[in-house]
Amino acid sequence: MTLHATEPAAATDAVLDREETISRDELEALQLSRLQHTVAYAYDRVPLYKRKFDEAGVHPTDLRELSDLDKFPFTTKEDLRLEYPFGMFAVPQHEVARIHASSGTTGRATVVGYTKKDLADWAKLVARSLRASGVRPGMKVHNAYGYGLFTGGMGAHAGAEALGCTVIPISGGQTERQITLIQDFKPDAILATPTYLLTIADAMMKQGIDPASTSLKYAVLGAEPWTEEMRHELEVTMNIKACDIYGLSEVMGPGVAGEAVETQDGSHIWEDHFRPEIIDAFDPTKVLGDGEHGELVFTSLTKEALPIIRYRTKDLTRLLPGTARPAHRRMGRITGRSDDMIILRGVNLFPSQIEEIALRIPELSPHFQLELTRPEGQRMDQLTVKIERRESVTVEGVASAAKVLQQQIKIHVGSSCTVSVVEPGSLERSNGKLRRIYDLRPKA
Ligand code: DLL
Repeated sequence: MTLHATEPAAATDAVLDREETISRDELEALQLSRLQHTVAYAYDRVPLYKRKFDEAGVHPTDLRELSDLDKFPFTTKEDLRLEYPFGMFAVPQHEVARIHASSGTTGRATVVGYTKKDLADWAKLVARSLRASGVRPGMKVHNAYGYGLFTGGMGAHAGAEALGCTVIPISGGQTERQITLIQDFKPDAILATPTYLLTIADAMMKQGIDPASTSLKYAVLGAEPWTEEMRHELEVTMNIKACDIYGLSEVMGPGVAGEAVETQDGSHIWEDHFRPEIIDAFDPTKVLGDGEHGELVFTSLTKEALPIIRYRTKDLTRLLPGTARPAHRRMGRITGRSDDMIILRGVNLFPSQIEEIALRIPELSPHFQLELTRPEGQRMDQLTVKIERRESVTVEGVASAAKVLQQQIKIHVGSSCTVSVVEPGSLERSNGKLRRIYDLRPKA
């Protein structure tokens, strides 16, 4: 039997949630009442918040207008780790319908929980994000985000189901099988990390399949930083429209913000559920204005199991006015995380800067790694950019490309580095979030 998808409606035909179309004034009034409720709820139910508010000398009744939020203390990943496993929960365990957790590779896992209502809200926001990105009820959705404790797989799954899609829950990995199912099931949309979609496209080409010839029309990509250059690469290679989806487990999971396919100008933060702020990452007492670059901070407005107050995401970006959803501000692309920044001889550098520059050089592929070393007897750190050449270019053809990359990095980033162009397929591929930085410097 073949499944006939309903003909997708044009992007503008979608029926939006009422909150997507309200005015900024109405939205801010809603934010204020939800915020007042959330800070009181967190204070009453989570000992950590009571302790922190008391120490800072603030009380929930001090929140009279939205700008009063900056009187309240921040919450960090460290707080969640110290409260491991369930200390941050604001409801008794039997009201927690699901638990997710971060991988915990750099210490204790951070654990998050959801009530039934939280799960319904989450599904609604992922559905809203997917719809904004072009996905429609009746479409087949290939979900290649990892299932399990990671919020990507199940979060995206529930959202696609809530939207009324046919979900194919393949998870990440088993790339050959992904390709077979894309060929056989003919999905309309794919949900994956950008680097994993690149892995899939690459593997298709190796099998002699043109990635532009599949049934896929839309991709909704997130969970790691990616650039406009990567969007262009994926859209052209796969003949799709690729949009961003942003989120983090401490705040909810995917769907905190989503991008509209008709504008493709950054993800709209769903401000009826989250109040964003931008702070100076080095002086967090400074709350920055819209348009200014800094660290993104979130306060949840509707969460029951794990209300989160002023969570410092470490993600660096800026807030921009709403466009396709005028009341909801957009976030600029995440340039990187403050804890993923390489400081090389005093110059700050993010992998996304290298991605941006490398993808403008036709001979070079998007597959690269950054290696940091400190050669014996030297005090200076060295950066080596290992990057694969494109299959179509000869070894001789890449010598000048390497030089161009080195020069461009020097000009645009300010760092001297070594560029090593390697054979196609020789660098590690991603099944989910890709590791770009390899720090091989001796530990102090
Ligand atoms: O990555 C949630 C998610 C799943 C988002 C699937 C989108 C799609 P965590 O594992 O907690 O949650 O990691 C959150 O990933 O603080 C960012 O640094 C990064 N991140 C997530 N989405 C984006 C994005 C999920 N669209 C951390 N662009 C966040 C850049 C992103 N970075």
